[in-house]
Amino acid sequence: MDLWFTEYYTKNARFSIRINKPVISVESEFQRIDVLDSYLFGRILVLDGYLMLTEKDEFIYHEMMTHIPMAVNMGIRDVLVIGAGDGGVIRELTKYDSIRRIDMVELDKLVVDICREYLPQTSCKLDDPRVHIYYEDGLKFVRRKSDEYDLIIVDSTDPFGPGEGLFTREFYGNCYKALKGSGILVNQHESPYYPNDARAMQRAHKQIRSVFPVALVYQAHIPTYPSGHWLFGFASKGLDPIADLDPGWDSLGFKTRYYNTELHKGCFALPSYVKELLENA
Ligand code: AG3
Repeated sequence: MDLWFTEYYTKNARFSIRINKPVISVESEFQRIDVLDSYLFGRILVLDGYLMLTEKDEFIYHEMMTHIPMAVNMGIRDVLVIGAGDGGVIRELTKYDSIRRIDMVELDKLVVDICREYLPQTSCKLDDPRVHIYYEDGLKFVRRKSDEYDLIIVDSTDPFGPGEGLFTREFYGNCYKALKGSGILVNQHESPYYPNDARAMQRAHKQIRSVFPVALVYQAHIPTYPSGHWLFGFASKGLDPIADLDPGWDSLGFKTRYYNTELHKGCFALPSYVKELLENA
């Protein structure tokens, strides 16, 4: 049998992974959820046909979303995570003894249930006593919050379908209000390469920049996301990701596979075409 998962990046470019066997497929109230077992990338999670993670390379995305802000403010205690139903960001956050509370807001409970059962590699720390899971729309959740979190991580889907509201000015404005004075917002920021993704990246940057005094973008190489070149947003009320990098992070002695403090300084240096797209956003 020749079974393949294919994601279309544009009408004229697509990416395929050979599948050993489908693991589970369900239709939730919000989206179609598939877990497939692949030969090269381990199990993969797909929402509405878009690849969310593979067991082989998810460490890159989850380490980069978590350790970048944590190394800038090692005093982070209260964290809000939006989306992230697979638990990958939570797994990285729970490595820090200094964190006392993690509120996770995921729209689709079925994503969490399926990841708990079929993707233990990412969901393994969802039962940590510091983690509180709320099944609701992140957009509505942050509206009710002010001056409560040191860090907000937005691990959303792409800006179409259920994730759309998490790319709006209203949402970023409410995140600003939900953050304390030293607050940091990190979000998945799409890819700069294919035109549709690049436009989404520009729109997100434009909105974040209009709300936060510090609004920067950093990059990572993720083999199974469109173009393999992925961006993240770092926004704050004042902290600078490079000037305020805490040299004490290394002495925590964490075993990371992608993130390190040298890369931390380098990943904010962007290719000229990306800088230009962001400036013209
Ligand atoms: N978050 C979404 C990444 C976007 C991928 N886009 C795509 N394949 N078109 C992933 C969730 C991981 N915790």
